[in-house]
Amino acid sequence: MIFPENFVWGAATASYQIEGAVKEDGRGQSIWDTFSHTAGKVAGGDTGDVACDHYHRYHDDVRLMRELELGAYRFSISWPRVQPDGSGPVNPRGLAFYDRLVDELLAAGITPYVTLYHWDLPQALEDAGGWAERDTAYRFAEYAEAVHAALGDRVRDWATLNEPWVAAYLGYGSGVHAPGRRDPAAALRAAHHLLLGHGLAARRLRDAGAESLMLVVNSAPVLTPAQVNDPSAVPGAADAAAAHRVDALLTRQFLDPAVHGTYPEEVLEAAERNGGAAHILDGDLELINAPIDLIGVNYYNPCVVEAGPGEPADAAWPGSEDVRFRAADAPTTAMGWPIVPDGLSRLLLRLSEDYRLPLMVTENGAAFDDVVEDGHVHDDDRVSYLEGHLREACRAVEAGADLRGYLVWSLLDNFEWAEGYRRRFGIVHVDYATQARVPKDSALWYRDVIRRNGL
Ligand code: GCO
Repeated sequence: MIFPENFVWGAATASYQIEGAVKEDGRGQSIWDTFSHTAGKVAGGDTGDVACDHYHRYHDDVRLMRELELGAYRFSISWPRVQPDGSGPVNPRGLAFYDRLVDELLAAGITPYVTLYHWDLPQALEDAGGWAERDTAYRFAEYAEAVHAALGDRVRDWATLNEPWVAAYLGYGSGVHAPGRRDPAAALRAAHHLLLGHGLAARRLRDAGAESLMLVVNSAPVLTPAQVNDPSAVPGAADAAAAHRVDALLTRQFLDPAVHGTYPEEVLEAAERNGGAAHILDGDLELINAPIDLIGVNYYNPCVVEAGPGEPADAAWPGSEDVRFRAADAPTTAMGWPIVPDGLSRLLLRLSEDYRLPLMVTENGAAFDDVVEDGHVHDDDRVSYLEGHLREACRAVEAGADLRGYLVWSLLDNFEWAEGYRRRFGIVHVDYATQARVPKDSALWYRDVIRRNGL
């Protein structure tokens, strides 16, 4: 199975998950610093204080990327390094880190893909209401413009937000992520303001000459239990309606406004039932509907639902009170996430059809309980996860999806948010006591995939 010519192969990370150095060179505090230092929020009491120490080891990490023959590296910028309080003049020492990183990548022949927001909101902005407040969207656009002014002479590929669904609903709805608020109305407002920030930033970047802009979403096919192993299964009307509603909240809530300039009805209804929709102003949809060049898709597993009364744990899904979330009949990763590779082809084909834009898999990967044996990590389970998903990505291309690239999550084991360091997603193992990096078997396997441009 061979991928198209010029297919982009790479890996992804995010600032708070790998950088460490949280107090260095004038970096301000982010909501993830506050959250991880609050007892009971993160497994094992882990924090991103040191993480993979990438801030100091980026030179070696780029060399490792080159050894793995990556063509692209997607990383995110820590907003509080650039603007410690989230607004006002930039902190040159913070920006200088990304300047060095970009130069190092280019010297290694690796294309930088910059994500402007991967969840580390400056705490000062959260203290003023965070994403639940409209003002944060305007601050984000200013910050985006400042980063582009510093790196735009060398960086061609830009992503505004990473997974606004997670930032809004896990951050402000279920409270499992920073800032840990549990308020469905705030979550719905946050989702809208994230989108507004995306649109405002995308316009400013475009005006400043950015060549390629994308919005990165977490997306998944929403299936009924029978559809997991049988794509042709026809669900009953109530189950189909439940799946449709969850799809509106997960995927259409973000891509419809960004690509078509419309909101799905279900989202407006959810807002009406949770504090109202007064935060959606006339003209907002036009602002959100800024032209983008491709959609970044983060896929891990399908979402499986059926009709029935929801549970309180589903606070992340306001407007789906009549939906029951189910486990899939499939093997799982160490996260407990079902492994359903053909969910990726179903997703890519559906997004192609509905949004008619080029796509890039900006994250895909899995956590397993890796062990180092004699200096090796024989992570066959990860190789088979990646191989299965790449096979499906290739099938989607053959069936007509305009897929431009694939970025594995993640380059390194890292701080897995509320799960701390106990979940390892890297193709490179990190020993947190010594910071030693050991490429796992999956990394060497992936290098061969890149060499062959296929399987
Ligand atoms: C994600 C995140 C990553 C996670 C990964 C595994 O965008 O969800 O981008 O930060 O670590 O998804 O959960």
